[in-house]
Amino acid sequence: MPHGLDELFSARALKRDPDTLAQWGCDWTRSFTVAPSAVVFPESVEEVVALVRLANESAFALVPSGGRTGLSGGAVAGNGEVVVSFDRMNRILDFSEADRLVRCQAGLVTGALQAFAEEKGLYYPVDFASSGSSQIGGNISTNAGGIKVIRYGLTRDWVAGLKVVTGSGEVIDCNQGLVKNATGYDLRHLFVGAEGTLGLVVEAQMRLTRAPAPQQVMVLGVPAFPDILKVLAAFQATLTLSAFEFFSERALTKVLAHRDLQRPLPESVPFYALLEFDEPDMDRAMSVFERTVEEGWVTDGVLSQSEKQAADLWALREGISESIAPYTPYKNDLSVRISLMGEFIEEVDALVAASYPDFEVCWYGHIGDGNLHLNILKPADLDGEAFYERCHAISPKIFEAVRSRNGSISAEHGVGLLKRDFLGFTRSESDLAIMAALKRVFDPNQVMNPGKLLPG
Ligand code: S2G
Ligand code: ZN
Repeated sequence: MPHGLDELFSARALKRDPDTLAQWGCDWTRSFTVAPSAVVFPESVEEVVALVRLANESAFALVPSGGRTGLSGGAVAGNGEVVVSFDRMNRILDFSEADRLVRCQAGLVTGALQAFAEEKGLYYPVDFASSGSSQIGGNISTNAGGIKVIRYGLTRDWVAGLKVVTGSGEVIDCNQGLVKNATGYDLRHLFVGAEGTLGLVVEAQMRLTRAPAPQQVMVLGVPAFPDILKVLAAFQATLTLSAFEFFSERALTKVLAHRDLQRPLPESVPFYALLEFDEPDMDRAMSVFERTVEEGWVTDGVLSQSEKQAADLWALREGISESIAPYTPYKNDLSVRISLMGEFIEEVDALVAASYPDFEVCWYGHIGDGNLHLNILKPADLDGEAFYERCHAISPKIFEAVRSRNGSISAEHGVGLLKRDFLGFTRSESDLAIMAALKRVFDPNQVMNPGKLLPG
């Protein structure tokens, strides 16, 4: 049992009751043991520093906890670790209109940053279904992507500065919000995507941008998956897309069964593409749409006529994750270069069908940035453990298809516990050795989220 916590934290900021341990000791995964020894709720950088120094002195481990929306077990505490929740470090500290910068604490909810930007007539463009509960610190630690990457990039692209408490209790300020800073290694980028294994992000300076024009949403019916890439190329050649997503008919049926939404098209088709673009580009979008129909790539389409209809069309895509959650899906979050996606999905589809003939498979994701979400749904009559083992056993074949195309076994959800043992399918031996060396530099006593991301 970690000692010294009671001297550092008041009773309201230090919890050991079973309910708190269960609630804060996990993320959205459900296949890992949840067994922290305590949860602490620091309210200042100084408290975080004191905690990290105590962890080094008393040799106990820390697991960072943000919105707990992670999908790879990165925030799961399964071995008596102390969970560090940033729920009470959730404020906006500073805003500069001239710099278009917000300085905030790590626990700021993503949706609150989006709302603040809107109040200032600006825009924070990284968005995904969990933005109502995910926290900026967690988004940074997993380099969260979401649905607007095709136009605005990933979280990494919006981090102008970071304040981090390293695994040895040092406070470092990275980049200080500068646009240009050519003074050696940009340490900021080491902490983005590090999943709390090098230190704890306590504050961030996040960039904002100009708000886009009103957006228009289109959903297209695409019978043959490889044609989706031709549709993407046709639209991208003509206008700036804010999003280009896809989902399968099976994914759609799960959403329609779970949510009170309408089918987007009169007839069902194997795949759907969801596009978003600036309303002033509508005429050009319509001419591209007509071409895609003439080419036979698209059978039908719908264009949003109101903000409500645009939101309903988006709900068909963003509601997938929540709609399939009751099937405790085995999730794959894969990426390859866009040019390779057609052959890749065909190879993986065939592999999945051969490996899991009795399992339902849902495909969806961000075609516009090469990211596919392959979710295998657990049959109701199959034990969770047996299901997980069968899926885990086949993963190497799927990851081999990724490796052979220099793809990634984790496009945006991070590695955590779920993908840790497969990291070699994407990272080379020397990569892994360098990452382990960096871990020793920043976290010499291995107190920072041990067992996550890096293979043992
Ligand atoms: C998505 C959300 C998480 C999931 O919908 O794009 O990243 O369930 C996912 O895969
Ligand atoms: Zn995604």
